[in-house]
Amino acid sequence: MTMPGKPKLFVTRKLTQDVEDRIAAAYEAVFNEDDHIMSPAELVEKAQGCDGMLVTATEKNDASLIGALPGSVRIIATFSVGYDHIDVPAAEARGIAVTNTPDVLTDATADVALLLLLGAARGADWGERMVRDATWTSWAPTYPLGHDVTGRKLGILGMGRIGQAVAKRARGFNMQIHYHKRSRLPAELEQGAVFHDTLEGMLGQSEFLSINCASTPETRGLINAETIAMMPDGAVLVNTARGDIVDDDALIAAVESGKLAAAGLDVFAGEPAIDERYRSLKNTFLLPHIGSATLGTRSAMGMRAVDNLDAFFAGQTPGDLVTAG
Ligand code: 8YV
Repeated sequence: MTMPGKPKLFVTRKLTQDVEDRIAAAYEAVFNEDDHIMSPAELVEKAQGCDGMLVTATEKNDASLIGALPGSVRIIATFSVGYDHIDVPAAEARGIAVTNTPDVLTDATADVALLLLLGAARGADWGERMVRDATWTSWAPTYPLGHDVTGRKLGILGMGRIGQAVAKRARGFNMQIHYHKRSRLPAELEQGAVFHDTLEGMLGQSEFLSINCASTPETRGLINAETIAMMPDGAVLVNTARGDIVDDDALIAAVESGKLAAAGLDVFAGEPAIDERYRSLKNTFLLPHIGSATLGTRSAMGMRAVDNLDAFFAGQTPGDLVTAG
């Protein structure tokens, strides 16, 4: 597509300075100076006359919002690998391209999965509280005790890029990797991990479970009372994917009963307005969705989103085009 002058781009959240500088040089940009989260009405208003939007997971691009966008908008580039906040079929129906930012956040997110795994298993949360609250009054051989990580079995739900990066790190702890996926990975990607063609088969082995799959209609609520019951008693669950893959009632009940020894969560359904019961739940290590939150990674995500926009406005197919199929 050839356009007179610079394309007009609406950037819904504040991005790192290097990314905003690049956008300012190449686009007629509408930035969000104070980084507030915009209502659907404000998003539609600011999108008027824009050729594209650079959005994040804080903007719910559902069918109603997409339907209300001006006809000038031809592309929605999301600053995230996940695109469950975008109704891709609705965008396609309006001829709007959608792109995401895979690869560049794989390592940072896998690092946080390991942080959660270790933090939950070894009681980093209660340990830190003891130090800060001055309730650490003496050392004892039998209190407080966490759970061994080294040599244990780790089930990975969603053995894609991030799941494989989690497996690579966990091998450093001599963990035995198990995974469930629709189709088995080739041996060079499997790296000795045990493939399970059923979720039940993998969960039965999962002394630790790392959730790394996308949130889709098939995976929403997949970890629930029934599937948690398939896990060994005293297992540890960590989630760096999306909160809605886990049923909160079931997870909280399992941690309270000891069915799960601990849980480490970086993502929550409805975040940041999380289920209030998590705030006082023991044996949990909780983080505020920081999987990709390093300066280097957030910069790379922004650059990747702009690469996609540049390609689109140069009339090429963006490298990270997302399709409904
Ligand atoms: C982002 C993420 O921080 O990329 C994703 O899917 O979950 C996070 O890394 C967030 O979604 C920002 O849009």
